[in-house]
Amino acid sequence: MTRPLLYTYRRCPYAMRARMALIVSGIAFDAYEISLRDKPAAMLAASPKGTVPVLVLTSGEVLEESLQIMRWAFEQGFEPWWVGAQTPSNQALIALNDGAFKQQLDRYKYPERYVASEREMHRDQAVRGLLQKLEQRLAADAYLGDATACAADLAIFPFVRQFRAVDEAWFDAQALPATQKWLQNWLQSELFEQCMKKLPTNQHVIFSS
Ligand SMILES: N[C@@H](CCC(=O)N[C@@H](CS)C(=O)NCC(=O)O)C(=O)O
Repeated sequence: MTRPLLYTYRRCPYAMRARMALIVSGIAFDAYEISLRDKPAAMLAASPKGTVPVLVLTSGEVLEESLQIMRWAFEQGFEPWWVGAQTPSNQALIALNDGAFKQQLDRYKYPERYVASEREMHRDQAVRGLLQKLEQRLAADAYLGDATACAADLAIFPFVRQFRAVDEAWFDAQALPATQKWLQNWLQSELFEQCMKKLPTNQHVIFSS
């Protein structure tokens, strides 16, 4: 294998942040867009837990957590973006995103899988939790790396995108102007466009951004 191989899924926010870290870091990699219902045997052999993203390095080492993949990518060539995410406040935001916010997002997005009558409660808890903290940070600085972007922006915005997508008009009407602007900037960025490039399913391809 001459390039690392990323098992990925286009709409997965964890896979999005891994793809963006690889792209920003200028790493040439191959990609395999999986079907969640029919995961490839080679991926399950490398990473039996069966979640994407999974990055198989040319050494054979397997990175099977999105934050691990981001860290590896940035360490190869764009370290300041990783360092910027290591501040206590950014670490706290990432932990909140991956923890309580992700749970609230799922309960808001998929009410049929949880308690439908509690949907709005979870939505509002997400606003009072991660989103208001983000708003405070982003009202002061355009990015989570202060004046420049960092890995924390990439780690978090794909999840805020999903949250907004549940009811865009509702999200855009909330008093979260800095967060709304930050999200729109990322959604319109060339990096996000490259990361969302459509790939054929169940094929090993060269990812060219
Ligand atoms: N902690 C993992 C979470 C990854 C994850 O949950 N990915 C979802 C897709 S968004 C997945 O692969 N789920 C497996 C499935 O739905 O079968 C990471 O950060 O990489």
